Amino acid sequence: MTPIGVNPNDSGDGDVGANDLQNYPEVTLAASTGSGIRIQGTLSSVPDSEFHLEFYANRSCDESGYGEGEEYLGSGDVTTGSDGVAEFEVTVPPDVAIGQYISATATNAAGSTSEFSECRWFGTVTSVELVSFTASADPAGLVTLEWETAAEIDNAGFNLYRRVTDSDPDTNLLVNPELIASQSSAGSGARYAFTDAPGLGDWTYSLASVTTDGFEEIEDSVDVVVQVPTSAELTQFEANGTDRIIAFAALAAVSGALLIGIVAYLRSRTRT
Ligand SMILES: [Ca+2]
Ligand SMILES: [Ca+2]
Repeated sequence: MTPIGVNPNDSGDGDVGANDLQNYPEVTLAASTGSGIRIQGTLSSVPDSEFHLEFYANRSCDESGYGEGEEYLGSGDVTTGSDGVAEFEVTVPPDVAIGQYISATATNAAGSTSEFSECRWFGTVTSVELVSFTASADPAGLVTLEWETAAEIDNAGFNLYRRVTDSDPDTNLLVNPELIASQSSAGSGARYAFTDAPGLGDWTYSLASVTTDGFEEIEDSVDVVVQVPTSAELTQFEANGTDRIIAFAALAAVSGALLIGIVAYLRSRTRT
């Protein structure tokens, strides 16, 4: 038997021991597609070799964070490249309850099976795994919305909604003129940005994903305040060697595109 506990994978899997110390797969995504559970990941092992992968569901994960193999879900075969890496994507029947853990094993042609992979929580029925969603206002009153996904499955794109903070969600206004198309390829994550000019006020933005089937779901919401800047910006610089120019600049933004700039210069000669 292999030593107790988790034996880390080695690059190229050249290590020798029980079960060839076969490297285990890494499951990077487990997500519902409606008709099944899509499992994606990577196996890094011996180059140019075939491996049989098996997938399991578990009601709980071992305290090591790895394993186990409570319920067999399905399998797939992969062949590693010259770099020893094989990426895989398998869809298994949707008979696993949300909130379980997915694990996997890899078996080489000689029949040596790896330990269980790290557990991957399967807890989402949405098509998007969102990493972040932020909103920031600049002095001109523009709000920049940025978001990042870890994975997208059958996601057509995104809609952004805006309403006055603490108002009824029914008052949401669609911000983007057309669907913000998904930039994900092969289920990967992507980064997005969109700029809005809402005018002064307290705003709540909501990000919705839209599946290729047209199903729309709010992923996250964020608040942002657009206000007239209250602090004067002081800059100080040398000009003509001895003249000291002190400039105060205050910028006020009113109602989106209307920008009022107030710039005052105080010029004084100082000699020491
Ligand atoms: Ca090995
Ligand atoms: Ca190994």
